[in-house]
Amino acid sequence: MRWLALWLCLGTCSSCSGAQSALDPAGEEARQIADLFWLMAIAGGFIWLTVIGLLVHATRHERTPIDERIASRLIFWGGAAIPSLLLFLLLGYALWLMPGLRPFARAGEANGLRIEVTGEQFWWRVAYHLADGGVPILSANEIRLPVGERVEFLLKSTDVIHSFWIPALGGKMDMIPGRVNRLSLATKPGTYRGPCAEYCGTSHALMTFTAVAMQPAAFREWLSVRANPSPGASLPGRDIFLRNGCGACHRVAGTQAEGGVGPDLSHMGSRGTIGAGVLPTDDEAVRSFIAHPHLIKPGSKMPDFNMLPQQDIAEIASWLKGLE
Ligand code: HEC
Ligand SMILES: [Cu+2]
Repeated sequence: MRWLALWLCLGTCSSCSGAQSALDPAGEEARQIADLFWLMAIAGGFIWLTVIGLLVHATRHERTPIDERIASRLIFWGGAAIPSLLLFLLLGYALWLMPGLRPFARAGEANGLRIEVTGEQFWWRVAYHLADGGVPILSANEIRLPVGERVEFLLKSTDVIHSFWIPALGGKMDMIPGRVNRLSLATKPGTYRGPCAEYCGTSHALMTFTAVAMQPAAFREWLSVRANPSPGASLPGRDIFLRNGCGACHRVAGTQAEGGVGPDLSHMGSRGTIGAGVLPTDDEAVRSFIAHPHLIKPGSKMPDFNMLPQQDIAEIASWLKGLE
């Protein structure tokens, strides 16, 4: 029993920090939410300990009749007044935090960059709309952010309700078909993980993304590289990719592949994972994703291609990995 308690305790503590923890805040909004959590937990713990203390006291001590006046005062203060006051204070604190957590609250401080993220089954479509209003830069399953600058997110969905959540940076926000929900976030340097926080189908649990916060200069450099086709796009693997119809669903800038059904693969090789966080971007994983995405992500809208010769799959995979 004691070991079980210790194990449970260690288990919960180890989840207090890391890339996907609301208790290890790296942004203003997440810090406020974490403060609220700790205050609630401490106040709740205090109330619980007091009540349990009184209960233990009552069972240990000899019962003697008490004066009716004292009893009714005890019930008034201990049973109604103090609990109401405490709840009122906690509610007041939470309501006081709320305006700052509302989507438009700090939009005025945003740096002009808007990142449009669309929930799909079961991946994230990402488009960077620059302040100058030029052609958006397309990507998927990974979001890059400039450190310390406030960025506005436009959250959408094409199919069912998904929910966008980077626990280390802020609260979650639903992505609702036919609507655009806004969120603004600023961050410290680091790499964070975001899950889809609204059950959206079979592979809901396999729908995650990485948010990488980079120094502003490095971020602008990163964007300007992504604005152009990858030098790898003209290498020979391209023809096998095009010949097998991949371009009907995927776009690779600088080639005839202009599909918009699946993730943009123009710079796939520079992303750390494929399949919305399920596999690392290494040769073997890319090959197996192309051959049988359904074994990896049940319900995915990418068809299996295991009928292609192994050699073709290998060449496509290494071409895609080279798109940096
Ligand atoms: C019918 C549309 C369709 C076709 C055709 C298609 N794909 Fe896909 N592909 C998708 C969808 C949808 C996803 C997203 C799957 C997910 O993560 O749930 C995807 C994901 C991928 C990924 C993972 C990308 C990432 O960044 O996560 C790779 C790699 C990929 N496809 C390669 C290919 C190749 C190579 C071909 C041709 C042999 C191909 N696809 C044909 C729809 C398609
Ligand atoms: Cu989802």
